[in-house]
Amino acid sequence: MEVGLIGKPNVGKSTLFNALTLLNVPVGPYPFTTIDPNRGVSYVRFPCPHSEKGGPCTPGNSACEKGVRHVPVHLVDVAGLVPGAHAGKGKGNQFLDNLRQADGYLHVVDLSGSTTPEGVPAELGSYRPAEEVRFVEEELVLWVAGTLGRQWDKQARGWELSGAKLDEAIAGRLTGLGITIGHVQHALRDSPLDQTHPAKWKEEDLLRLSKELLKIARPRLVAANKADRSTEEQLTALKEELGELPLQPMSADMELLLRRATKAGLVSYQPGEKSFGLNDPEKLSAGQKKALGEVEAFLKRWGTTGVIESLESLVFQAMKQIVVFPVEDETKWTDKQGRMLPDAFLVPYGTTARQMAYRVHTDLGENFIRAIDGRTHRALGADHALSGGEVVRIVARR
Ligand SMILES: Nc1nc2c(ncn2[C@@H]2O[C@H](COP(=O)(O)OP(=O)(O)O)[C@@H](O)[C@H]2O)c(=O)[nH]1
Ligand SMILES: [Mg+2]
Repeated sequence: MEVGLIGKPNVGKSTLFNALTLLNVPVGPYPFTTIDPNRGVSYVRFPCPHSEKGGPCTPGNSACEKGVRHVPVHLVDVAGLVPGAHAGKGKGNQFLDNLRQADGYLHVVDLSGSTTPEGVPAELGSYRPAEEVRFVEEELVLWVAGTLGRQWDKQARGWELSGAKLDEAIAGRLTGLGITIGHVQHALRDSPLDQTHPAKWKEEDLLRLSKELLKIARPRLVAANKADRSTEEQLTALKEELGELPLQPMSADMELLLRRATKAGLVSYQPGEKSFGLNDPEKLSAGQKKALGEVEAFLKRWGTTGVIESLESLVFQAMKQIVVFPVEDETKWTDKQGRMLPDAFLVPYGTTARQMAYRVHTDLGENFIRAIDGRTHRALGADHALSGGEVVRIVARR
């Protein structure tokens, strides 16, 4: 599971990436850090069920802090997209290439409207963030359509003649973008297109289908950044113009400052909290006091920095991921080494017991017999769809 940070230049994507990947919870062996300048690991929070067994757990892949699991999410920070990116403007095609394997996008925009479409600083409020959303979305659609529509007429006539399955043929063109046959079938299901004569499809049909495919295969959430320099009216206006795309106001700068101050031991703060505590006010320099005062004023006005919420809304609501806990002993909720609830996995809503077995280990999937619910101890078949927070044991042939 990977989340891509997209948007035009200078909106705060890298600041957000740095804030989200900066170590802030005591972790086990898992590296909550930047893997390389563009890839890193962040986390989303989920209640750990360890107290049902009298806790504490022995987390392996995810830290547990005060009953909250921090489940890893991979992030990729991509350089800014400008109008014309799909055609290579501003190296846009290379940047889009980095997004191929991401499963969802946090679309960062400058809510304060103080950067041009090319990312050059401008007067506050001189640009509309909705326009930014529109052009970046359009670049994504044109990017998919560019791959889908390459020599369309010739290809589609070939499929018509050979009687090829349309969904397979389309998915075959889009595998490089991580778009699967399931996504294609979903998009075609509600489509008014004449599926027996794809050679008759026009450019606008391909654009509409690309848009639909993106909606299904790449859930997005708009992270309205620089809220510290924005007004309530700007937020309301953006909300109205966005339509169905979900939105979260935030300040990446404020979150980064808080995480750095926490790391330096100056403050006590947990991401997502409405306030922070000063550890030793005496020790703060005048500059630090001023900066933390600004953060405090921001939190009073907006509640939280909005940063971890943006990732969590994308992952849990837009991408419909759930957290499941695989165990090897369904009574004690432990693995073979006796560690309680070692792993917490993010899987798509609707994931079956067998699919989860594959996710833990290919052997487990191939030799799957049944699963056992850790709470009811009932046997679950291969097609049982897991629910959020479920603790399951997989039984497999050895
Ligand atoms: N006022 C304000 N500025 C921010 C915020 N987040 C980032 N910036 C600033 O925006 C500029 C561009 O940030 P950067 O992360 O490099 O943007 P990117 O090009 O999208 O990766 C920098 O000067 C940041 O300090 C924020 O929440 N508020
Ligand atoms: Mg950047």
